[in-house]
Amino acid sequence: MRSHPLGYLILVALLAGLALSACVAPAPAAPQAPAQPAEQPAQPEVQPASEIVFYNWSDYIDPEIYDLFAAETGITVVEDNYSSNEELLAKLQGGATGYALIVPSDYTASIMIEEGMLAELNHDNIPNLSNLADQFRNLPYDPGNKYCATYLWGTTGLGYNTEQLDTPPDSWAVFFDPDPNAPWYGRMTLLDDVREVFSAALIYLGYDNNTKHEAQLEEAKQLLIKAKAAISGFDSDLFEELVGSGENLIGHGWNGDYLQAQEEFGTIGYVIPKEGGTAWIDNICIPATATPEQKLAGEMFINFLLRPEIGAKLAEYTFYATPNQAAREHVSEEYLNNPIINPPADVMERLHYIEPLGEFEAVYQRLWDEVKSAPTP
Ligand code: N2P
Repeated sequence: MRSHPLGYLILVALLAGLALSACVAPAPAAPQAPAQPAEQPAQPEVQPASEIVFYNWSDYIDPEIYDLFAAETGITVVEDNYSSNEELLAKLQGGATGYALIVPSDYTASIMIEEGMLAELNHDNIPNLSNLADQFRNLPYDPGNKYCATYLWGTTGLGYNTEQLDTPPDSWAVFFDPDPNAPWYGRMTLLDDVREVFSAALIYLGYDNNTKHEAQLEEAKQLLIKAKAAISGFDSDLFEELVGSGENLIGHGWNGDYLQAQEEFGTIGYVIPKEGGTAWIDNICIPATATPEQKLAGEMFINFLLRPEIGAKLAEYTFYATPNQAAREHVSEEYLNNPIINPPADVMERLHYIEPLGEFEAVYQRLWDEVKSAPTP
């Protein structure tokens, strides 16, 4: 994995902190509170909500975990799903409330933290945070896990049908330099995900997948419009099943979802194209709109997920890589040695993160709208 170039954010935050403490006068000492406020009733303690809603990607948890959690705590977790970070962000920005837990990817967690959309976690309720591997505890977008616990991480590449294709597709050219005579022409999907599709096109072109050069983005847009003729659609929900069933031959998608479908169909391979792909780290966080009761129940659930055996269950069911060091002792050898889940160094070198782009995010969105509304060539 390339080092995350957001490291400078920590420096900026540290400097800002120093500057603040330098110009703020020391506060006068607070009046001493009486040791025993005999007259005042004790503050009622917050009780966890008896039911919480977990807004998550689909197929991204073992549902049995909900039963185990309910059996132990009496708290019911209800799940609602989204298909992209942008959908999650738009939903919360649109004022949706009632969610106790969400799972944004790295760049979206960063946006949400910056916009004050996440609640600060009470670490006293999540002692199992210490089970996370060190490199997942101090991510540049959330140093010290102030707002989120790392959930799972994975890659985005190409899934293909192994019964119908003898050799794996090794290049994004299947989409961006499409051959109308190829057996997969018209039998492929691209993710319905602005940053993922632009990353694929930009990486194919040899550009930075987080570029702010409009000319490069225009080139990527043209490739995406051209690709519309070669795909059956943009899809982030069924791509793996379409490939597994043989209806499609190739799909742009997430490694763990393809491995889940491989369990079901036995006909799926997955590769990171020679030009490279993306890697992402997903995080479980609590929206700032959660009530104290929902927040407490959410923290209890995060702590439960971070247990070694539960973390192992989450990882093995979803086929995504776990950031939980303690869980790694409870997963099978097969899981640990699966190169699609835990890619070897030469593949890691070809993976790029998607980064938050601030205001410039809107330019990607506009170009994506143009791709979607352009007539298929
Ligand atoms: C789970 C998909 C995962 C995540 N189906 C993409 N960040």
